[in-house]
Amino acid sequence: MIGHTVLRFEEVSSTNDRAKELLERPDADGLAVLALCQTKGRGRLGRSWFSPDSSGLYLSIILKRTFGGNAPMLLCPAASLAAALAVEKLSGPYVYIKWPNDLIVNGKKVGGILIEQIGGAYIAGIGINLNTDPSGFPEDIKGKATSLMAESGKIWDRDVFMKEYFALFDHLLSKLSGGAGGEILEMIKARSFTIGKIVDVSDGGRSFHGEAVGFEGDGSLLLNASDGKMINVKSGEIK
Ligand code: BT5
Repeated sequence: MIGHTVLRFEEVSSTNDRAKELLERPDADGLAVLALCQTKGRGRLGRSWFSPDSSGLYLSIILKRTFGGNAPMLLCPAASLAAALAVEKLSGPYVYIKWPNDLIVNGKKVGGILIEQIGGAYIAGIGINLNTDPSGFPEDIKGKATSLMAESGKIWDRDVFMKEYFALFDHLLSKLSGGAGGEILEMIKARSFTIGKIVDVSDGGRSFHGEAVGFEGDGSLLLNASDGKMINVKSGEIK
């Protein structure tokens, strides 16, 4: 059961790092780490995650179980979809998912997912700006980031949100284990901020330009490139 135990901290460097230290616990699978503040919150590729005190959700969930087939690659879509569904279940705004891991409300980033693999275990990091005041965002994300409070006009209760998230993520993980990853991708496609758009994608070394047309079974992005070729981008960034 996801969230069977929640370890709460006032301040950590990163909840993913704290979770990493707990992997050997016998009850590690499903265990969650929650912090009120992160001093070194992380995004992908060494980027930082702005984590001011008490205003956001900074959560990591340990998954120490066997996933077959494409399921490990679909953890990020499942974790993102659970967040979008939790927001809406709690009468929040509609959440788009920008491939591969951004949660978008009204065109701005409200949250992000960071999946890390350590040996045979995974840590799902979930960062969501619940009650963050947009005027406090650092310059580099001001205008590009938002919070649920700013978009909905109400205060979001961290514990209520987390409980909803656990139930939804648990449900989606059961789907993944049952081989229904395609269903998750269909649901992501329906709320994708990416599909149907002309985009520039970089996957580290290379850049591509074209129309994002769909997903492969492993969650990679299918791009109808400007030179007419169909390209499969495993992971990367939409510019
Ligand atoms: C992400 O990375 O979007 C994944 C963020 C995951 C954060 C959670 S918090 C709990 C757990 N513990 C951690 O240490 N991390 C996870 P990425 O796609 O690389 O996006 C990072 C970029 O988003 C930054 O370079 C900024 O441009 C932007 N950004 C940083 N903080 C933000 C915030 N609070 N709200 C919106 N955008 C932000």
